[in-house]
Amino acid sequence: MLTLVTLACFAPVGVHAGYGMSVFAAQTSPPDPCYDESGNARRCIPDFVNSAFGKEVRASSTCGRPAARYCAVTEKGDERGRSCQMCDASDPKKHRPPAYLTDLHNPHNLTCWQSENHVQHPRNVTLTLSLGKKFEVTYVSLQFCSPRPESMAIFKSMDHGKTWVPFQFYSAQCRKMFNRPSRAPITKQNEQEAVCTDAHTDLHPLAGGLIAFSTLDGRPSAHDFDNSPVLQDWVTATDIRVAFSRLHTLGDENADDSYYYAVSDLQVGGRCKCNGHASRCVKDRDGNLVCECRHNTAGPECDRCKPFHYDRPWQRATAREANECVACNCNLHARRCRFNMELYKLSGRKSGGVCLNCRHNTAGRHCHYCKEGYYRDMSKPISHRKACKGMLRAQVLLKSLEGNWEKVGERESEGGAQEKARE
Ligand SMILES: [Ca+2]
Repeated sequence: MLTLVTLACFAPVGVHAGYGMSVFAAQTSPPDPCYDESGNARRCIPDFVNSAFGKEVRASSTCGRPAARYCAVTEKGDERGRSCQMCDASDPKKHRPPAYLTDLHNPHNLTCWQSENHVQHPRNVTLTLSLGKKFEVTYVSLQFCSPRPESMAIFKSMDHGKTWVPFQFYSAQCRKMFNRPSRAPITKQNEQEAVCTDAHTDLHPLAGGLIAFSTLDGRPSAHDFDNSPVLQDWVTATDIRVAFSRLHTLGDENADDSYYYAVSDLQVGGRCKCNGHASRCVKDRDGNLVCECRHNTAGPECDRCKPFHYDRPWQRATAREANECVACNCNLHARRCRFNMELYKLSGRKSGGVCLNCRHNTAGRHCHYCKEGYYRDMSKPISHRKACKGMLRAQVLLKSLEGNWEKVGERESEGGAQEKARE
């Protein structure tokens, strides 16, 4: 009777609370893209963005300090003209700062960064952009306000600017400028190599030309990106650098003030790199951009398992498998564990975690038996902190006489293989 009354009283409340909760939850936190409706882990990736937008670009050369005249070349039919203006860094109406490379791009009102006049080979003009963390870059694009360069290169760094590797070369003379053949084919053997092309190096158009480098274009494993560590590495960058090497000079080497580089928009399209374990990147306490890691992973790129989740090796998520990190099973008796590859292989690649510093008088790989001198209280589950009880000295002696062989046998079968592997 009491039970019935209790049920009758509580059931409607429970239903109400449940309903209220779900509405509340739906309002405050949208479903986590890293888990399905049943709570199972699934691959999640941050949105595709222009990661250059609003970021600071360092330019090795910018016009206007001191103020200098520059002349845009124009063409009407066969006739060439020059339209001259001043670049003055101290005048907001006449400056051409690097900030104009990554500001909001309005095609009807272009804002252009511009270099000093006539800086060219062997001197470069470089634009360097730090993305702040690893991104998977899909494209790098530049829209020019001047003619496109005769030669230029795009580089990437994976270590925040310490070392650089080429991404792509553009040149009307690939062999001479970069010692590479023009338009060399990309095969499975050289997927991680930059190639040189003479495309997009023409003098025309005199303004508004585009250079867009697509990182995966023409690379054979692109269609199987999930299974290509080479290409996953290839698209990864923390910093992007563009180096302009040679100008088009229109056959008139003396018209210095007509030759410069000017760019209205630099874009780096890609995704914050989280290895399939986060759906977004956020600023941490120190202001650094980091992945918001799920699936029991950790690190700026979710590139390792978080503490105590070492039961199987870290892996990148794929479209099919979330490959989440799994907690060690220590029956609530340990806070730390480590991964053991031998045990993992022995288990058929299921479990390789080994608990460290088992407490509450337990021992074993999973803290799943009582350490020597203690006996198991069978009235409590093994995860109970008092599952293993101490014995009196006399009991120990008796136990060792009576059950020694039994215990040895048990240990052999349970822990023998593990002990061997640990050695
Ligand atoms: Ca601009």
